[in-house]
Amino acid sequence: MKVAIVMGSKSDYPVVARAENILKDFGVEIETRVISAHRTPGIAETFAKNAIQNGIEVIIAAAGKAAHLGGVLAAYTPIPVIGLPIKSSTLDGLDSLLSIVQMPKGIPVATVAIDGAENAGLLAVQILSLKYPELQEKMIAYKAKMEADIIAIDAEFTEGA
Ligand code: RP5
Repeated sequence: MKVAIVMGSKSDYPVVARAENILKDFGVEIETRVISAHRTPGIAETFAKNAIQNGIEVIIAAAGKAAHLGGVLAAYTPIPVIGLPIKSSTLDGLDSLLSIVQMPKGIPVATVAIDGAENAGLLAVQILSLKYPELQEKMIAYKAKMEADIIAIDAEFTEGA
């Protein structure tokens, strides 16, 4: 099972690293690349066209500003693309979010929150879990732990009350 994380610039990496960490926690193989829809468009096209034969099953595309990376990759491949809008400009990432989410019909890009790297990783895991039952088991355990952690925090506030 393999997820590609493509970012438009090395400057996106501090956010992207959080998606990598989620995927590593779930034991998913990662291929991380720096490819720009604008600065290296030919490489973006080749990467997306070869994604399936390179074993990639889901793509996370992280980009900021006029964030066209996810849309361009999705144009060239039938596999799911998750857009991760990066807060990288004077517009606080709203530019990135709208650039990614407002895809024309026919070329969907699933979009997470601005800098929502953990959810990009988790959504990729959920897509893969349709094919890999062991990932679904891990996702169920992840949610159960999250619930238990919050119940424990709640108890700290309510004990003695
Ligand atoms: C986008 O422009 C990148 O994804 C990055 O978020 C933003 C700024 O890139 P740099 O100027 O830091 O390389 O293409």
